[in-house]
Amino acid sequence: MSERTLVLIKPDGVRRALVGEVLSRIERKGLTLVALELRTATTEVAAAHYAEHEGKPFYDGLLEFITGGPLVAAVVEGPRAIAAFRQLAGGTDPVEKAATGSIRGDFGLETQFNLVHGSDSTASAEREIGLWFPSL
Ligand code: RTP
Ligand code: MG
Repeated sequence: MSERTLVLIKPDGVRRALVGEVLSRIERKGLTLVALELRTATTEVAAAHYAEHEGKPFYDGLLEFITGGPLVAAVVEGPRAIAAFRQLAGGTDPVEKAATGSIRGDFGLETQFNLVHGSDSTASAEREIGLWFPSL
């Protein structure tokens, strides 16, 4: 059974020229790209995307960061795609949580600038794909 997940290569990942690296890892894992676009997120989309974090101390900085430059939004498909991409990404804190060999573990230093996003559940994936790719 195939499922879909929403992946973002955040503005730090684009700025650091890690787009090819991240897409390569997705492809080498065996996952399939079904949508892919470079764009700058509006505050509206970013706020909706991170609505669960509204009110938290890092929320304002997070929105500023996510809207602060071009990012890559993608829909990725495959068996257990949601968990598979979270595994590729590694834990939220690139030093304390992400394993070496994961995207965040290999390339990240700070929790806010952790390079990628992947939906964390089927409900999140549906909601986020609808938000970033309403035509899908
Ligand atoms: P994401 O939603 O971006 O895939 O990351 P996640 O599930 O691993 O982590 P989440 O708890 O949803 O946090 C969302 C994003 O907010 C930033 N953050 N900064 N400074 C901080 O303490 C802090 N905590 C979270 C990160 O960019 C994180 O990915
Ligand atoms: Mg999250």
